[in-house]
Amino acid sequence: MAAAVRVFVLAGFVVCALFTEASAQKIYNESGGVVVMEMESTESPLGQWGFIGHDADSTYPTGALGTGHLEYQGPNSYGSPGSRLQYQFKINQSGNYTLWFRAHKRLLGNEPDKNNDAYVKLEGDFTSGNPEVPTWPLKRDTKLYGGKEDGWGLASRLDGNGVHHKAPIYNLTAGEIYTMSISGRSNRFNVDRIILTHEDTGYRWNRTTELLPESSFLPVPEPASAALFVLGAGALALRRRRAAA
Ligand SMILES: [Ca+2]
Repeated sequence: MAAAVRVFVLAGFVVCALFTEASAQKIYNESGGVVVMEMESTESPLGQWGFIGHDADSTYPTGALGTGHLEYQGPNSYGSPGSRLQYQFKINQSGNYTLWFRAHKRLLGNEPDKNNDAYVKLEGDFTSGNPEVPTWPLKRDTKLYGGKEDGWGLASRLDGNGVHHKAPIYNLTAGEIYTMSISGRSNRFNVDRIILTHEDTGYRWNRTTELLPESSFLPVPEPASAALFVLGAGALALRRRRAAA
């Protein structure tokens, strides 16, 4: 095989590997000022989070959307984050977005302030959109708590890092991709969906908001066609060079 051909074949494999890597990360695409991510759609290893399907026993709430939901089943981890799950999304409309979890605290007889929180952290180019919350607690693992004992409810209040009972609001930028981490804190905290709504949408926490359709994913290039494109371009360049010789 001519050296030039070997280079082109190698380039094809490299491009193929790169696109395969890119396609391994599902990225939700904001539309209409809304990002709706099913908790169970993470591509992270679940670790001590358990997947709960629609056929779960009666100690779990019914009515989860998507294929089910996740429950943190590790021990309480109040000092440091338990198993970390990640979610990526792209923003197309700049502005302030409020974060909501559709959540449930599975108390099984515990006090009502138990089983009701996880750590949340956002990575990417943003500042806090809440004047009462500095940016830094939003960039670190900070407790977010709430949820209902009876069925699904809202979790959308921060705690610790000096932001007790404040709302997580992020000033996000169009064209940027963000990574949200949700990590275990309280045992038996259940999350069905993660929702971000732009302030201009006027959404408040109600039945309409919690049942918004799941966001679509950004399209990813087909690895095979990307590699074929490089090989085809290489072959064409070789033929031209030989014709010119
Ligand atoms: Ca779900």
